[in-house]
Amino acid sequence: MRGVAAYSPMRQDDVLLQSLRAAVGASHVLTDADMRASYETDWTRRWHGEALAVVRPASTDELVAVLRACAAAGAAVIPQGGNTGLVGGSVPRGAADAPQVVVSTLRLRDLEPVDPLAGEVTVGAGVTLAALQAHVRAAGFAFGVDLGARDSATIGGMVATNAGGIHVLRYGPMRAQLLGVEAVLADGSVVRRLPGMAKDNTGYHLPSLLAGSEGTLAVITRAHLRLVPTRPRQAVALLGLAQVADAIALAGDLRRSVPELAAAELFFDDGLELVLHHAAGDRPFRDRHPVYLLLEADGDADPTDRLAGAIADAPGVTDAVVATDEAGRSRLWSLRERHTEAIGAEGVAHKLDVALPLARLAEFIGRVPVLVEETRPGSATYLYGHVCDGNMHVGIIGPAPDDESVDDAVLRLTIEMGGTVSAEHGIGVAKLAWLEADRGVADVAAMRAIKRALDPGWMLNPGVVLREGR
Ligand code: FAD
Ligand code: 2HG
Ligand code: ZN
Repeated sequence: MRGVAAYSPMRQDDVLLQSLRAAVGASHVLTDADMRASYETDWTRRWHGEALAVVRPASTDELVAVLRACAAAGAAVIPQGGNTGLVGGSVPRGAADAPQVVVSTLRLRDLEPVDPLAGEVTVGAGVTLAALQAHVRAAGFAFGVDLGARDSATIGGMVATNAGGIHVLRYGPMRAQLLGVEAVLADGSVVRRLPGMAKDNTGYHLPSLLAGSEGTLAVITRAHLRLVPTRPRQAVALLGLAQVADAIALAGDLRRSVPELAAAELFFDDGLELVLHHAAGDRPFRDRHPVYLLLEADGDADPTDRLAGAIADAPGVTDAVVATDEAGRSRLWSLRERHTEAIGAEGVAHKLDVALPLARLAEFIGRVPVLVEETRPGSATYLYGHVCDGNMHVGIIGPAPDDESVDDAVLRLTIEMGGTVSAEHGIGVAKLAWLEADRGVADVAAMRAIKRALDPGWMLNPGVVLREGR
């Protein structure tokens, strides 16, 4: 074989690493296993894969060079923001036949000045939600999407997952806030619609397409976002009820009777007990209740009286507490927001994120624990979610991480009942098998055509949203 260059993956990897170092500087190409570790396992600890390197570009130009180097080497690119995603899309795949490069956006953290006339702002993809909130608050605005992972989740990740959260009933999900984006495609070309305008009918709306694309069509570098007015006077109420149907009906009524309603969250006694056990919060009532409804109202004028009046005689409410000061409000909110953390403290959870037609939500909530018990006896099932969106989170502890029987049973039921298998977290790798059952053959064929057109080498986040294969 003298004179014939043998195929050497080591050598190719070295060439790729050299190009990556040239693109972003050696100190931002992490190859050491300890340095890579936190980028290789997802928040749930259910998904893990090994990366050749974690690369941290600081500008769009650096990212272009990174993607070109990966394309030349046939490497897969895994875009990653805060790594708080819950469907396994932000970390390398466990089995892969090409080198995988995690591209972290955390250094893309420009905060441009707020445009006070338009009420809009452009920020880098790696800016966290909390940093965006603080930035726009200083200019007298708020941002329409909020969620529990605000300290780590990035704007790029939130666009890529079309994140929902607690204020969707008033402002809609991430897509509804997105006026423009800058993003790098697989071939290194940069699509840029910045700032983007509230009215813009010039052809296909790429920001909308990239919202929810989960890193499979482009790496988002900047987003131009619509802002909302601050509503300084807030009230948060927690209600105890006996019946879930009453809680769902009440939340629907409050949307009409309390225009200041900003959030309506549902949880249950077992979930609250778990939060109290792991997070050591205060018990909100002397007595326990089967069902809890958390309500937030905000406005320029104090909404407490209107909220309290609307819940005073509501059918099925057996206990209520209203908090008007910041400490009280955040104590009540933490009882809901800390469900994710409390369930995670019990073990590696099977996490589902479904939405049901509101008319069937109570029936679904009744059937899921029974179904899980039939499928994997002895499992613990926790339900909680954003009630006005029909969005229930199902956290199941018990089955082994790779045992998908409970996931399949709950997702089958969701589709049978007219729901969707992902309300806000996305498909990721977790729900790959369920996309076609939910969306249908024609929709998935159209998605594959878009993927092929924008990423013919299937380089960006392969195995996420769509099964690989041209
Ligand atoms: P990552 O986890 O890093 O990535 C998520 C996906 O987006 C991956 O597929 C990744 O490849 C892709 N991606 C990331 N950045 C980019 C980019 N710049 N360009 C292209 N693709 C990119 N979600 C909700 O919707 N509502 C909630 O209420 C909510 N609450 C949560 C509470 C907790 C405690 C936790 C841990 C998570 C919660 N999430 C929620 C899920 C998660 O926070 C969101 O999905 C969030 O949008 C992910 O942002 P991230 O920056 O962490 O993205
Ligand atoms: C929430 O609403 C988040 O708290 C996380 O979407 C849900 O723990 C989960 O699965
Ligand atoms: Zn949620």
